[in-house]
Amino acid sequence: MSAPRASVKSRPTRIQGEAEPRVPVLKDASLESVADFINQGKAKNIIVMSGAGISTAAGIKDFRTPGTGLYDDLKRFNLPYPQAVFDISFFKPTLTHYFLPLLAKKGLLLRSYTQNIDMLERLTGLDPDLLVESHGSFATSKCIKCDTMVDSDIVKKHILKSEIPHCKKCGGLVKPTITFFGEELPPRFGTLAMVDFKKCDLLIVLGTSLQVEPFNRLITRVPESCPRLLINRERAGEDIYGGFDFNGKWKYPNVRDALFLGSCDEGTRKLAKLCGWEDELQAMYEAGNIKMQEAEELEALTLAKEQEEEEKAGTNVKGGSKDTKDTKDTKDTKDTKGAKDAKNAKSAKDVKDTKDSDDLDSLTERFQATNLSSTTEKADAKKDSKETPYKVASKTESKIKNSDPSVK
Ligand code: CNA
Repeated sequence: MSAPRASVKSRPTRIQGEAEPRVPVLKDASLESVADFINQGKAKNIIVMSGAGISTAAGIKDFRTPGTGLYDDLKRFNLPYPQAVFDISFFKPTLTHYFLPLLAKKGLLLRSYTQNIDMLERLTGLDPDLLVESHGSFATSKCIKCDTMVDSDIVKKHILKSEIPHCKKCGGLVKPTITFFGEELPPRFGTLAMVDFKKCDLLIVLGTSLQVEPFNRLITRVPESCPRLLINRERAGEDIYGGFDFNGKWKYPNVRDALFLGSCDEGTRKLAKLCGWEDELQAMYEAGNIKMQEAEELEALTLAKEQEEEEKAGTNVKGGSKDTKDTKDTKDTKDTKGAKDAKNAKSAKDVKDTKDSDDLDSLTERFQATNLSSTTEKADAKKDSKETPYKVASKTESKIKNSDPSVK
């Protein structure tokens, strides 16, 4: 995905001198200017890039918000039970998530690139072709040994029973297709980003600190005349070379970056209002919620029915063992051997399970050491550089690049 970098000397200076008049692609850095741009019919290929901040209103913690982010306090992960992280029906898309199908309905959405693995975009009914889950998702699972895809429902059932899912083909561990730090991103990301970002005529970035590479660098891949809007609780993406410039600091040839500081729901609602779409957005959000409620009730009923059937089947098995007991005396020797075999099998299984849980432990450890700890940058520094490894951008590196405007 990343193009080979030209040497510093051979690279032209993109930033123009004071005397050059800057082209006002946007009137100013406000949401109103972006709405004007849309209302004038200038945005026909909108790309939305998003992060954990669009899902915090759904109750899913982000990584870096002080006081509430996962990095600050893992213990306060506010789930009713740990496995709820796999229970997509527990979380519902936010108003911001419905902004995506709204843009699609208007024929304006080129693609939505999310870093999130929570699948909430899918739950809005957004056409999956319009979605790139850049860091993978829980929607699919595969064997870490032989790459065989495994039905995620089967994996979910195992996890809810605190069992380790194994591949039927090779016995390897099965994990959801989420991308760990240091792993390559799904091929779909590179393939589509290469084409999409050149076509983009409005970039909307929502709820992300833009600290994870290579995702964060996508903001620099749109044409220089393409306006870029950030809706986030804090400023972000200003450290990246070619990144946001809300105040004219870098004197880019075009005035094209806008900023809304606040919640994603506030920002998208306001933008929708300025475009005359607020009622439509609200209606989509409410209809979506009702649909999800119904789906939840159906799932609860199905689960209850399944449980009832399992319990019934359990009672029948008990009856069966009573019958077996009647013929016990004639089978004592055989039973003793059977019990021994079973015991041996169990110890073999225990050894296998221990090995697997070791594997799982090391996987979990790796995830926590890299994905959920503040030492990520150190861990990433060690990773060898495949083409698009997933890593946290080094702030120092960005700053060095930024201090020299001729370096891209
Ligand atoms: P981050 O680094 O935690 O940044 C989140 C950003 O969103 C911060 O700048 C916050 O200020 C901002 N923010 C939080 N809540 C809101 C809100 N309601 N409105 C506006 N802004 C808000 O997370 P990133 O997404 O930038 O980092 C990418 C990581 C996070 C990816 O690898 C994800 O897989 C990972 N992640 C995903 C989820 C999820 O799937 N929902 C949850 C937690 C982490």
